[in-house]
Amino acid sequence: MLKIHHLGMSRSDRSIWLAEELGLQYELVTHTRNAETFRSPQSLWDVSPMGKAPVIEDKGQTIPESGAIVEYLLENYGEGRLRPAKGTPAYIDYLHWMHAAESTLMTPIFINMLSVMTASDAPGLKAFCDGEFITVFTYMNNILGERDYIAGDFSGADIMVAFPLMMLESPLFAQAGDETGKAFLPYPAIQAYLNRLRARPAWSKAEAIFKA
Ligand SMILES: N[C@@H](CCC(=O)N[C@@H](CS)C(=O)NCC(=O)O)C(=O)O
Repeated sequence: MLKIHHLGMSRSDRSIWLAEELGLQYELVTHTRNAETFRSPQSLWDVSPMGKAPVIEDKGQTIPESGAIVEYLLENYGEGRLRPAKGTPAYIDYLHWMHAAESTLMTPIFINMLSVMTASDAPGLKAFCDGEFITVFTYMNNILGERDYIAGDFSGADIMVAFPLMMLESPLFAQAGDETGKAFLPYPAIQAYLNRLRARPAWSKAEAIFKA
């Protein structure tokens, strides 16, 4: 049976959410972060080549990297769901956001998170993050003003994109002085998008699992 390795407060949320969207049967293996360092425990290193979550095991193979896991699950169990047909403009949008989620979008959000977690206030870093936030969020806000999901219909790309956006809303990573959970006030279409995603039954099921 498909095995999903889960680390609290991590991108493994994506794997669980997708499995719930597809109605898959799976075994969940939960790993607990080191309380002081916030890093992976040995149990995750035992299965994941770089000690990272998420990682899944299926049909004798170990598959790391959240984007690869989304692609793998859709390819093997999607039956055409949650991925636009190849050769269509929507498929290009899907590819764009599948990859931008862990790169163009995640980069400033991750740097912001590290700055907050290490209480570093290097002005250059903040200026970089703030500038990137404006560029990326203005672009996303315009797209989401015209369609409900990032590549048209709901797809794996939404599962990839939602994680960094939700990270920025987390009280854990709010910049000093920011109002918790208000990161997207200036971007109403992104805020509405996140509300739409959180209203999905599979999201609620997944959230109950990864918050347990
Ligand atoms: N790009 C990778 C990132 C994997 C990653 O950095 N995972 C984090 C949790 S979100 C992790 O395992 N951190 C614990 C550690 O590195 O010790 C992915 O999308 O799977």
